[in-house]
Amino acid sequence: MRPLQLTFAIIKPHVVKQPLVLETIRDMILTSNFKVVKTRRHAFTLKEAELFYEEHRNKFFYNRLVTFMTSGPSDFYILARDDAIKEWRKLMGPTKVFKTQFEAPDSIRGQFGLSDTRNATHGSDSPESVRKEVGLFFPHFDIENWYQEEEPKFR
Ligand code: RTP
Ligand code: MG
Repeated sequence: MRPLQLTFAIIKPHVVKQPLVLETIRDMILTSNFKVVKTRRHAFTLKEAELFYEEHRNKFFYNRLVTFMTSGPSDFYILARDDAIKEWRKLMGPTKVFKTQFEAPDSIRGQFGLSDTRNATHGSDSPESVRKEVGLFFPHFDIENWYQEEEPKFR
């Protein structure tokens, strides 16, 4: 078996408010062979949203995005799988809701995305993003140490 990779995922506020959708996405995570390493529920502070989305600060959707992400609790996950970063983004589907309907209607965003901003989930796009994003929301989690453990712990 190929070694496990970690990724960082968020289930966004509009989903957390809908228990049935939330449960469906949780099932999709587990049936797609992701293991849950850590999870927490937390509402983004303004400061966290600004740091988390700093690369988008000049985009036209930035204010809308920060307002949405601070509007209520999100669920944060550290997930493990082989090729986790790529596989999680594949399970999420494209960013734009319109595109999902042609390219990946069964993906999470295809089924549960409401708009290009309220698109259900987030997934890190590189190992560097995983480090930055885990560092922001799971500051006590030691990524390097996790990779060195012989028997990684799951929830
Ligand atoms: P993410 O970072 O959330 O996993 O999504 P992504 O890589 O597919 O998309 P990215 O370009 O990084 O955008 C980050 C988040 O900004 C919101 N967004 N709104 N046109 C819009 O209104 C728009 N475009 C992007 C989405 O919430 C997206 O996930
Ligand atoms: Mg992104």
